[in-house]
Amino acid sequence: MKIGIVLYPTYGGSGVVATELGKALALKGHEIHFITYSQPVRLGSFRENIYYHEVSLTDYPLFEFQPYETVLASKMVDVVKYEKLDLLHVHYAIPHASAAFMAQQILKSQGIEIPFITTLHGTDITLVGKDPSFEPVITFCLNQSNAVTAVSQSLKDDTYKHFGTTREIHVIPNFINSEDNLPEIDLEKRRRYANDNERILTHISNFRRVKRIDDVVKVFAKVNEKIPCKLLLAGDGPERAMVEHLARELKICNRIIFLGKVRDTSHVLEISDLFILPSETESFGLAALEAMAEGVPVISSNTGGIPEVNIEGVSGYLSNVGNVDEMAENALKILSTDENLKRFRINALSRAKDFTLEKILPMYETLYESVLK
Ligand code: GMT
Repeated sequence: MKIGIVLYPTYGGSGVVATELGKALALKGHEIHFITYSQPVRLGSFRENIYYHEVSLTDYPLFEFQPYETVLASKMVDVVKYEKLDLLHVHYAIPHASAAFMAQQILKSQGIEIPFITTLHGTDITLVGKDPSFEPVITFCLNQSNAVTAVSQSLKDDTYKHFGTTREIHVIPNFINSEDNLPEIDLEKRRRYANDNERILTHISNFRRVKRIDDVVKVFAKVNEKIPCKLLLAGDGPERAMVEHLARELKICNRIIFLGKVRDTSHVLEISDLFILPSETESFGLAALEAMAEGVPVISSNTGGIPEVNIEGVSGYLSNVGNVDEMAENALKILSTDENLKRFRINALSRAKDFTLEKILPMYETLYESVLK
């Protein structure tokens, strides 16, 4: 198949999922055309069957806001027509599905049929909670898509709750490439961040408010009172200054390491003992799954799609949003002995294997085939 994938190219989970999906499809012999405004973070270098089409906006003084959606739709028309694509797969309803709908209509007027599939990743849906003016566009896009997928059952349920759509939504969870066995810990690398008697706690995100990074620091501070540990924070975003301030206030700056944005987070996870994800809401929690795939247990909130990934008492523990005392207690249960930690590490890896690429990729391929029929 020749597939156009439209995505946000940045550090967010949806961009990661879309890029990894495209790379995996390309390896299976499909021809993949990524369409977006900058090189996707996880794309890497030259690969067989992969093409990248950049959507570039020209700065035109008349417009206060550049019309990205219109330029994107034009680019889709061009790529579908000249690369002879069979299908478009867009990640996010706004503005990708609305642009795909426009491209579809333009191509139809030229006698070219192109179906498009929309994958919902969560923020589309939570956005509407905050700004109802998006609702008619999103509902329309869902209804016009040739198929719709959501990354968790929870997101599917939320979509039906918030939008006037009755159309079928296929749940296709996020996926990972997981190790067969627990990876060997690179002690030399680990010692650059922590002493041998210290545990390493980690959080990776885009530091948006929804991630509740202050809770990460509070949980860490409580754990650090009982057992010596370090906190690795990978990522950057609007909440970073607040977290730095909180760390100073709690006098634990010397125990927290801000790594900034990291392209390949597996290098951070492979030296970590515990991952913390206390988000306000999370449609899936790919970051938690990526941690589990490296054999890192997860302390998380029990919101959105996270309970579909992290299993209470098995791959980690789940608590109500904001319950930092319980999160810290649970973290201590996992970290208190090497035996406990080892058990949770094995369980986390084993749970991650329910979401391997081999299991999830055929779900997308089957959907593509049914849409093309
Ligand atoms: O969580 C973010 O800030 C990034 C966001 C995105 O749009 O990339 O992630 C969303 O999609 C991921 C991939 O499907 C999910 O794993 C995340 O849970 C979801 N984020 C939220 O729902 C807040």
